[in-house]
Amino acid sequence: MKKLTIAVLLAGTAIAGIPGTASADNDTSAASAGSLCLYQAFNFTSGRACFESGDSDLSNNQYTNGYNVDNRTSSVTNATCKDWVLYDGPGGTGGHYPVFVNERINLWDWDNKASSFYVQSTHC
Ligand SMILES: [Ca+2]
Ligand SMILES: [Ca+2]
Repeated sequence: MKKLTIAVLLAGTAIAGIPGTASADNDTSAASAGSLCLYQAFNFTSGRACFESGDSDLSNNQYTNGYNVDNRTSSVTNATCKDWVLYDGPGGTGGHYPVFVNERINLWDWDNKASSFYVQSTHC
């Protein structure tokens, strides 16, 4: 009976550890305050690259994991007071995708396209 209690307590500890992992993700967001961050995978995971201003050519930028950013963005966090626009081509060419103030989005239908991006408008 005593062993069972300990096992339950341990299981409880393991479950309690999960919110700790979630807050680590929140810490990542906090660290990117004031930046537009691009992520290599959906749900703001894998490599990350954060910017405070636009970039005309992502082919010379790398994620935190070393992969090239160009055509490898699957999700975006916008911790700025600005609206941004992602472009399929370099220099703001090709199709585009808007990312509004404080938005956190998965690019489900626009996966692995971004090659440049710019501030569209400022709200601060
Ligand atoms: Ca660049
Ligand atoms: Ca592209």
